[in-house]
Amino acid sequence: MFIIGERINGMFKDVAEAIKKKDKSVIQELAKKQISCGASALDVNVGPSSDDPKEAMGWLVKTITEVTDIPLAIDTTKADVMETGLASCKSKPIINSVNANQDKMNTLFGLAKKYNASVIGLTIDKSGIPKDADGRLELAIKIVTSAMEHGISTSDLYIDAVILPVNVAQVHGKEVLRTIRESKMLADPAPKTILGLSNVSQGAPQQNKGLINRTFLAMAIGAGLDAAIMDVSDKELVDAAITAELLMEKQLYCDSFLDAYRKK
Ligand code: THG
Repeated sequence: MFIIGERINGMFKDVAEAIKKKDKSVIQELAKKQISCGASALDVNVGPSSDDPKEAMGWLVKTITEVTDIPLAIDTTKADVMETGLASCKSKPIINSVNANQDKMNTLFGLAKKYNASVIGLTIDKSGIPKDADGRLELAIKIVTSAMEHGISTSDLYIDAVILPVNVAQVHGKEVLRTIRESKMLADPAPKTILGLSNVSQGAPQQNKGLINRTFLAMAIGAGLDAAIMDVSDKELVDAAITAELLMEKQLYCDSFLDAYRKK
């Protein structure tokens, strides 16, 4: 599983504060902690309340790259904020994200080419998130087609079927799982699949969040999920991911499979 740590996001109070005060240590500690817990990349999002998101993104990326050269997923809907983030990265960046609107795809696949970035494509368009898998797959086809037209390899593309909170959008779970399964058939090489996992438990009681996250992650891995933006500090969640991949024969079995996975 390609694990992207979700924690450097201005929706969290400590991160929003750190951005305001330009407190590097908070961000750098969050980066190091997530890497020590098993993150292969870090999501970077300035959050909803930043008054100068471009400046904030540049500062966040520079602050993180002072302590690590792990890949960063630049998480913004604004093209100028995206380019500032990409330009500050040291390792191959991930564009998080593009949706299925043609003008967005032209801009962001253009940036992907310029900065040699991987791209996360959300199955969203002007009408929003389709309710069922067929609607999501139609948008995934548009994204795959546009990536190819821009000369981006489908192996550098992650399809995100967009999971919504189970407490308000319960019907979406199984549709997301079918989208993951069938996205694999849209191109050769197959596009990868990803989820922003914690969306699924947003608004659920605190004591249920972990259980909802790890159960859905195991189901999604069963459907073929390759990557997740998730709470990597939740050890039971990471254990569930490793175990689900073991059961899908992505890792060779041994009695100490959790240790063996973490050591490599
Ligand atoms: N797809 C892609 N990128 C994404 C998402 C996605 N980026 C953002 C988001 N969704 C994934 N990141 C998070 C981070 C935190 C939470 C959910 C998704 C979250 N936070 C807690 C909550 O709201 O209950 C706690 C917040 C707090 O403490 O303030 O759930 O889907 N490509």
